[in-house]
Amino acid sequence: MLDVQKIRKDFPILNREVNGKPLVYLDNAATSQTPKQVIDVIVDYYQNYNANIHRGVHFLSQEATDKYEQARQKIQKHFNAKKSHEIIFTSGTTHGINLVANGFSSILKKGDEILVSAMEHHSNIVPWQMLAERTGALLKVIPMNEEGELVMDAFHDLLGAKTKLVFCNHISNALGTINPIKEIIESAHTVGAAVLIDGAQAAPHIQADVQALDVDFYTVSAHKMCGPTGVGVLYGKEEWLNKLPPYQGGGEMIAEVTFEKTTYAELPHKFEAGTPNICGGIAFGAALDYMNSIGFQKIAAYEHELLKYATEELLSIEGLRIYGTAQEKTSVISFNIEGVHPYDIGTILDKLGIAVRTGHHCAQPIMDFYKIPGTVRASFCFYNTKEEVDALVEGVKRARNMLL
Ligand code: C6P
Repeated sequence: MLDVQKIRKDFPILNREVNGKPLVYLDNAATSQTPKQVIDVIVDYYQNYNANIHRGVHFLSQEATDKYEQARQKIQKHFNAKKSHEIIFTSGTTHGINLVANGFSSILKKGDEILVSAMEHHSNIVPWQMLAERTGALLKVIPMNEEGELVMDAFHDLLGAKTKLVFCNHISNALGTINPIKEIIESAHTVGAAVLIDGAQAAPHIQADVQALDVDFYTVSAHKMCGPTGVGVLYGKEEWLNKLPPYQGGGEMIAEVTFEKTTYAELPHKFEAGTPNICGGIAFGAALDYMNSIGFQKIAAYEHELLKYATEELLSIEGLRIYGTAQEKTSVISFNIEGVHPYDIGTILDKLGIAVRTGHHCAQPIMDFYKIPGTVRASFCFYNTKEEVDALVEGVKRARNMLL
């Protein structure tokens, strides 16, 4: 079992008071908190070896370059990518998806089909719509059912010779559903389609093995896994990354530039134009070290316990409905109380020091599916406790009594 009290000491922010109450932070799907081990790495970078990388002959530049490339290797190892140059540093999941969507502009043709799941975050919908507009490709939607699970029969029916790309999240940010991505990837490959899995919500809970999954692209954001904001990675199979054109032009991504012609650098630099988030990349490596020191299996088991407990307790409240009741679920609970707007519940919870997210969670098609304006979303991390779940449940009861 996890020693949660010991773990909580690593997160200074958890000692804060908000509105005169101890902070209960249950907005981890939006962004997770940062342990002091990672904060120390950030401070160390700016205090001791801040320099631009891959450029200077001087000592600091070399030191920063080594640490940055070591972080890339840590990330490669964590996701079991075959080669470190298959790990492209990005500013986060949104950047990674746009990079791939832009690349496929020159590959897709009119009439090609793109499949996207019904439970995507806007960042895994809009770039593909833009791609479809540019290329004349057709965007088709893999439907979901009331429980918030993908209808896999419909997915198999949609797959065909015209399908060139399939996009799906590993875990839904609004519902917590863990999608059957192995089956999706295997089936898509039988028709020759490439698959991008948005791992933004999965990476904090599940250690994905990109080789075992045989996935073509996998994207994550560091800030959801105890790292800083503004950094993430795109994993891409080497053959795909070689096929795709660069996303942005600039320094670092070139081999040779003349006014007549530019040739591009090898992977991963071809996709890393400009000065990257050097400190962020190094801190991402430190965040992975931190999470691995706890252990992903232990994290998953503990969070599952929290999910089970919170689900049972919340369902004891009259009129409360949970959206997303899939068999395979992670520690996200989206809910509403009949007759009450989610924003009002969120506001009262905030007064009690409890941080949740309210609204459409950047997944408006899911809200349209359930015909609701939004939900209250509580999302748990391994540093949350059963006492915090109790505080949430008491807070929701209080909000219900005040608002009805
Ligand atoms: N979801 C949430 O509160 P960025 O912003 O690029 O780091 O991640 C975008 C993103 C992509 N896919 C999924 C499944 C996500 O959950 C997110 C971010 C946050 O649910 C902020 S909107």
